[in-house]
Amino acid sequence: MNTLALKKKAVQLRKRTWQLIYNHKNGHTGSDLSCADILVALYYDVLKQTPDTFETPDADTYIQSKGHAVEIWYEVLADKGYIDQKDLDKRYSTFNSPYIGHPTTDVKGMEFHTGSLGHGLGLGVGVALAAKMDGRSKHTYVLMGDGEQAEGSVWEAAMAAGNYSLDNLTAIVDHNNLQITGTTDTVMRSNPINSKYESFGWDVIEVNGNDIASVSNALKKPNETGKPRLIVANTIKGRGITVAENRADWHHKIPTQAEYEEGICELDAQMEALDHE
Ligand SMILES: Cc1ncc(C[n+]2csc(CCOP(=O)(O)OP(=O)(O)O)c2C)c(N)n1
Ligand SMILES: [Mg+2]
Repeated sequence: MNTLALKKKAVQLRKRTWQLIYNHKNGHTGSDLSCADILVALYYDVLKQTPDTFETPDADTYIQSKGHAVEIWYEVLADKGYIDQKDLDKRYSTFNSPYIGHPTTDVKGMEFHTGSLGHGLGLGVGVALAAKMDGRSKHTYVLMGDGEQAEGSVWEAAMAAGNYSLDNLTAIVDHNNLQITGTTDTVMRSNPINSKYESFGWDVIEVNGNDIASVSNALKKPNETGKPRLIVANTIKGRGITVAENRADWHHKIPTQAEYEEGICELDAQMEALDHE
């Protein structure tokens, strides 16, 4: 897909996520919108994985450590044919549904249960290390939040990745400067992130995380450093819908009817603008 098509895909998936959350009155709205462009770059331009190859040993692995942003991931998996769109629309966040508020292996495309923050990087280190030991060509990607960097287990995993020279591992930090109750600088300062990872033996690239082409290029850049790679993706939490942008209270706020309709108008306008590009 070219950059324009990727940008359109991101608007389409933001709209579906906004609708899903509004219809079922549940979801991590700001967190989903923050990382939409990262997921689009990954799934539509980089990841070597399909619904058919998902469980084969050389298929790439994606671990969403910031598991709470599960709604945008459901929408990607539905769009890609891992899960059924109508089933998702109907059963998300309902009794006995596999589509709950955090990722589980009951959903095709999800290899690990996540949501308790701080565990995805350790899982990724295990997958990447095993792949090296088995001589597999697969690459492992882990998406974390910047608030999540407060978890001590992240740093144990970061040290192990550096120690084992896991150049087949790419972690991405969704660097939106917000977590659940406020800014990362006031709740638990994780900045500066780059130098911390560099000192743990990582190769670090910083990009605009809401610019799909930049994220894509960083993800695709050959890694000849012999080190694990971190992409610090600078994003805006709630990106794409003005009322939700850069607001901690929109972490898991549900839009009112008026906010919902306004959000749909905004996204439709974004799509129309892209249609004229
Ligand atoms: C171990 C653990 N502690 C607390 C929480 C509750 N929690 C859910 S989301 C969140 C904030 C995460 O912020 P960040 O990592 O920055 O993610 P984003 O801004 O992308 O939503 C917290 C504290 C959790 N899920 N897991
Ligand atoms: Mg954050």
